[in-house]
Amino acid sequence: MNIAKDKAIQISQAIARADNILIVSHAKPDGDTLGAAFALTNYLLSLNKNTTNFCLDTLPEMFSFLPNSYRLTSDHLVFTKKYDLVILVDSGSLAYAGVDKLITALQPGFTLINIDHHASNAHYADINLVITEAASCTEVLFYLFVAWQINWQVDIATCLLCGLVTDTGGFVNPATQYHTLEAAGELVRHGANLWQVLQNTAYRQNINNLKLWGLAFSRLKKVVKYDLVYTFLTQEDFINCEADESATEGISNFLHILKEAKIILVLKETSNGFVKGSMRTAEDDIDLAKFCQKLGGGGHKKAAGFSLPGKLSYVNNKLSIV
Ligand SMILES: [Mn+2]
Repeated sequence: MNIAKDKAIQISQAIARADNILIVSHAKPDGDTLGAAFALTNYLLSLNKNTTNFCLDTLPEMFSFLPNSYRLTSDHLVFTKKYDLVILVDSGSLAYAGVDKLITALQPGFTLINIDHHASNAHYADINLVITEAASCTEVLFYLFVAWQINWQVDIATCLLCGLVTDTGGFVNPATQYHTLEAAGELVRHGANLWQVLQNTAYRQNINNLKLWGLAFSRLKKVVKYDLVYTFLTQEDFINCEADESATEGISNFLHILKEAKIILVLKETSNGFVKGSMRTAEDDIDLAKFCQKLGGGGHKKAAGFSLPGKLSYVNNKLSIV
């Protein structure tokens, strides 16, 4: 896949003009928004740029293997400094990133760049590089780096591969296209270690997490009317299994192995009083992003999510799916 030449030039010129650059990863960061942020950071550091990495939430320990990830801060004071350039990665909107209010408080005069792959992306920046066919934001960045003909470093390749691995569930979800695998192949050629990335991300479950997964699996239920299979986890489940909320990551991707329905829905209660829904499909004619947008969420056609206030029993009534 290629990036429009003028866009690649526009972004490289914005970087060339900038001394101080703020890179924002979305709230509740995953391997893609962090992989993209640190691939970019490692590249910008090689150009001797001053970079600041912000995320509303702190770095999950599992991603500390990403080179330079120790630089991530959730200190709001970074928004009191002046930047020439602000780059958001893997964020469909400023609100999704969790920085809509913080950004408006920044001193004006900066260029805003949005690099993403979400179908629901609102094209909210001065320069928007959004490729919805890409399996991850890091796949988009890979094409950008290829267009720029950068000097590849192992650190950059590792960060990009992390986003590809985590957003595709280890190259198994339907977003995984030939170009995704080609990009991954190139990254391995540039020195990224696939096994190291897998061991730090998808292949690092502990017993408590798998007990929680077991609970979710034991509750699988089919709703014939919608050709949907769903399951749920309550706050009590997390406490009983001594697992934290991030332990559910991967359940909905894993359920692609299920052959009895076209749509998967995993519901979980969060500690701050919301119910998060995670939806998956392998069908080309179903648009889950559109469905989830109606509920205030978003995502991709085949993988999307939403968040609604309330307990499970209340939200179930409202959804009237399950
Ligand atoms: Mn992503």
